[in-house]
Amino acid sequence: MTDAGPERGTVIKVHARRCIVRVGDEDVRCTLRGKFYGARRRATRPIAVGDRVELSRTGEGEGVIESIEPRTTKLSRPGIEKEDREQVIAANVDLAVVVASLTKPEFRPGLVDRILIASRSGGLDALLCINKCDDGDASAFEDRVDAYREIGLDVVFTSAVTGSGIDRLRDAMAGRTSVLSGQSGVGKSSLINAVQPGLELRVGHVGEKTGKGRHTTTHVSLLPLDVGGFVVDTPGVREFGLWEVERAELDGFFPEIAEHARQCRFPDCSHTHEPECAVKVAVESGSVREVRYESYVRILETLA
Ligand SMILES: Nc1nc2c(ncn2[C@@H]2O[C@H](COP(=O)(O)OP(=O)(O)O)[C@@H](O)[C@H]2O)c(=O)[nH]1
Ligand SMILES: [Mg+2]
Ligand SMILES: [Zn+2]
Repeated sequence: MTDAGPERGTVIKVHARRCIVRVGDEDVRCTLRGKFYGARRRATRPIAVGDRVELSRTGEGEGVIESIEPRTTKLSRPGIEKEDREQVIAANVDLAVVVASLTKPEFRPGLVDRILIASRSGGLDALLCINKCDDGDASAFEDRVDAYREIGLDVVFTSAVTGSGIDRLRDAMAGRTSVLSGQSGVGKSSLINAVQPGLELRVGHVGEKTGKGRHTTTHVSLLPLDVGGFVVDTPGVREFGLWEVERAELDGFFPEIAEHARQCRFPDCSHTHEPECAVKVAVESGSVREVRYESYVRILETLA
């Protein structure tokens, strides 16, 4: 190999001490220069799936990462074991597909709202996907998802089993890099398999008793789509903490609450106990939905 200077590639998988970088259509096993471990001390790992990097070759199919380009977007949360560190789930992703299921596991609005906030905070567009529509009555969900449609979010109803809604989901993902995020067992890996036949990602069993999926997706990985673009499969999450979202800015992530917040008496109103709070008035009159307000209050309580 001649010395042609560093090559560029995209990180498609991250392991403890190395990662896989796609360069053209070749996968290169890479290590990182030691300097990265010091420089990004506030992160659980110096590198994330989706990062664009420069690398030098060290051998056949092997290399070392020399530099990491600044990220255009990122989906982050606090580390699971190290809560004071940022865990970047994926970098340079355009769209977060927030996946929930009709049943098994049950819809958790708080979790959905947190992932939506993290997506907006990281600069991603978002789409809500309600999966397992073959397994229950989707019309019971219409009211619930209206709250999201009202704030401008697209909602897709899918079934990875029957294939309904998969074309719409695929259209939304075409030509972009998407990340599927949501509880374990909602069908993220199954949806990716349906959107892109041939990938054959491992799919978990849902425990009959718990309704919870097993964590069969252990690593985040970036996968190419025939329709153009890439998709990131992630292991399921039970909790989704918020990284670097301040109490005072939380209302800004609820567009319908933010709209009324300007009319509150106090500019720093938290919309919980203050007098002359326009948000609480809007909740009482029904122009802000109670589920969304409750979700706001619950998340506010968890922010320092
Ligand atoms: N009935 C039904 N089951 C599904 C659907 N999608 C996934 N599943 C099942 O739900 C379980 C969890 O799926 P998986 O894709 O591993 O979920 P993940 O943890 O979100 O990646 C598996 O048993 C799947 O077969 C669907 O649309 N309908
Ligand atoms: Mg999975
Ligand atoms: Zn207020």
